Amino acid sequence: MPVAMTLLGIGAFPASHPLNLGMMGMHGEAWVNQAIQEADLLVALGMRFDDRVTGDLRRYAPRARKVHVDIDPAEIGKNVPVDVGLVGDLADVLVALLPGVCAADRSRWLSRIVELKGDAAVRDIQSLPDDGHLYAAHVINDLWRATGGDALVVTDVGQHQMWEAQYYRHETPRSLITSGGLGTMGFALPAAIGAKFARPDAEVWAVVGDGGFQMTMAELATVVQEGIDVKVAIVNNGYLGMVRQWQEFFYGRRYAATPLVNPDFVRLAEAFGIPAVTVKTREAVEPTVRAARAHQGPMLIDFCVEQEDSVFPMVPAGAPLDEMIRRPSPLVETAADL
Ligand SMILES: Cc1ncc(C[n+]2csc(CCOP(=O)(O)OP(=O)(O)O)c2C)c(N)n1
Repeated sequence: MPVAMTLLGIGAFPASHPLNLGMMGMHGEAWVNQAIQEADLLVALGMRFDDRVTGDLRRYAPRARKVHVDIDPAEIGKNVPVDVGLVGDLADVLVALLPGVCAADRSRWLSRIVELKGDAAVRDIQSLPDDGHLYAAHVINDLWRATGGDALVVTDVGQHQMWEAQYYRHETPRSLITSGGLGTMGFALPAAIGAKFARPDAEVWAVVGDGGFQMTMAELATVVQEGIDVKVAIVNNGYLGMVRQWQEFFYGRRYAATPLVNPDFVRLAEAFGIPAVTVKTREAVEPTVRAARAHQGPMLIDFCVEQEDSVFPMVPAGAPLDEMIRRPSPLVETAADL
């Protein structure tokens, strides 16, 4: 059976597995959402049918019988009526279910999904104009490449969080730590500090927006004081980007209160005694990430990216999953080119 991931599920199933379709929902891959809409059976493991993954509930997966497994009985039937609800720890439930599962030929369904992917040959999230500008997706993709996909990434909340989920391919559980339903801006830096304490062996990167970083950047003092080796990547677009995107799409580009007057993040980090560097071109991304990795101790990189870029595709709030806004410009890059 093909597997689709929620944001918080990323890493639970390897990104490179042929049955891993990718992320579902508001900023998920178009074919994942389409597959959910066409599926005749959904087995929901520990997800909670959050509005960011279902879109319009009345038009969500209309053909599918639904099996929902969750540890919390209050979740069963809360948002989506289900045909079968099972309450328990997934580790036990999956083991108990396995003997009842028999291998079946799903080649028709799998080729239908390949067909859906093909339709998206213009792949929304992998399509970036090659115009010499630095896009956030470039930054995340090159961070993934330079870290060999092995970093423990902690994100903040906003566009950069969605780009991370789209472009960093996570192979192992809990290699992405991110603030889910509560969407807590300011989460990344303190959570990265916690992650490094918990996993001193891991290479920990905080990926933050310029807005969210300002909410808890004083924790740089903790980083220095406790000698914590976390790397900070600011995806600096000069805006509260996710809100700017909604203003652009749904509020006639009225950018009220979203442009940011940022401090000089490099000088700020240096004031704490943390080496820091600004990156403005695609060519500089990988070498700078490699330099940060080689440096023993914390380092901050201020990636100055395209200011008015948006996260695509997007299911507008309340729309059904198969009504997605695609990137308007023609695609010139494929996943391989990235
Ligand atoms: C504490 C808090 N305030 C407000 C919000 C609403 N909100 C969600 S994303 C976002 C913009 C984030 O901007 P930035 O940190 O610059 O990241 P970007 O979206 O540009 O990547 C805001 C204001 C929130 N999630 N948390």
